Amino acid sequence: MMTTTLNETSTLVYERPHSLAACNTNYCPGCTHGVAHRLLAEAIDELGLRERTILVAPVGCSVFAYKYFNMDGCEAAHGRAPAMATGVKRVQPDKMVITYQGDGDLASIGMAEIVHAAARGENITTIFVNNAIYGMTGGQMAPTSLPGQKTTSSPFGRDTILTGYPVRMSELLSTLDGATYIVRRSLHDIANIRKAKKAILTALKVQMNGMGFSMVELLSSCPTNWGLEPVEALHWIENNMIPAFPLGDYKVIEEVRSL
Ligand SMILES: Cc1ncc(C[n+]2csc(CCOP(=O)(O)OP(=O)(O)O)c2C)c(N)n1
Ligand code: SF4
Repeated sequence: MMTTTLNETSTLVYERPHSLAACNTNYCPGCTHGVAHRLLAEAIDELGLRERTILVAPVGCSVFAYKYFNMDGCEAAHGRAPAMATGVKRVQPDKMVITYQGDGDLASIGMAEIVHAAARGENITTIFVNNAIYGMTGGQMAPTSLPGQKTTSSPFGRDTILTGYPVRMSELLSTLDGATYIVRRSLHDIANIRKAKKAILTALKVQMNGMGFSMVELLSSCPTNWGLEPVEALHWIENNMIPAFPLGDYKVIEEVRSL
């Protein structure tokens, strides 16, 4: 389905993807959760998957993702989306099953679920939105918070002696044999948003072809809890998050390259 058109003056008009519901979201202005939603919805439209997709929503700012997407969905307890998705996919293997998770949800309370889903090679796809903070609950430190990052629970900056170092989920999961396609992209500018869209399309094709566990990590902004204007927050991703979470392909099995 086309989600963009050219009008009489050849201006590109972006229409709402069919897979996105026509409703307001609870996201703050400038938050790139909305960009991630749009990319996923466009990819699902383009592959004609809407009628057979089941989205498993997380706990966090995207807790209502099942309402924002125009498709079947369910809500998992905090961090348990990969476990719920495993059950859904095994019962209905012909469906496309996607989890959408923040870094608090996936890398903290849900660490065991994501690691074991990837290790088992579950044929599901995870969209991992990493904004280096717990957004919904007021900006507490997450496992992904950067050394020195000020959060409401580390007001003097993350002290690595007390609280350790950021967890790099793409690197970690890429060591597991069951993982098929693990990449990290960023939402801080147009060129990177385009690359993120391409990666989401590939991850969905991996699942369509029964190739096992796929995950696209998206570096995302939280202007509200970072205490930055939306545009400054995009620069913060580029200048602070990317050096700590390098973009790239962490695991791409040979068969995926020909998709
Ligand atoms: C078992 C459990 N522990 C803690 C919480 C509180 N809680 C809700 S959302 C959240 C943080 C979510 O952060 P993240 O996954 O990074 O998503 P974001 O809001 O940043 O998109 C926490 C700690 C909860 N709901 N359930
Ligand atoms: S709190 Fe942060 S992650 Fe949550 S909607 Fe607002 S900007 Fe986005």
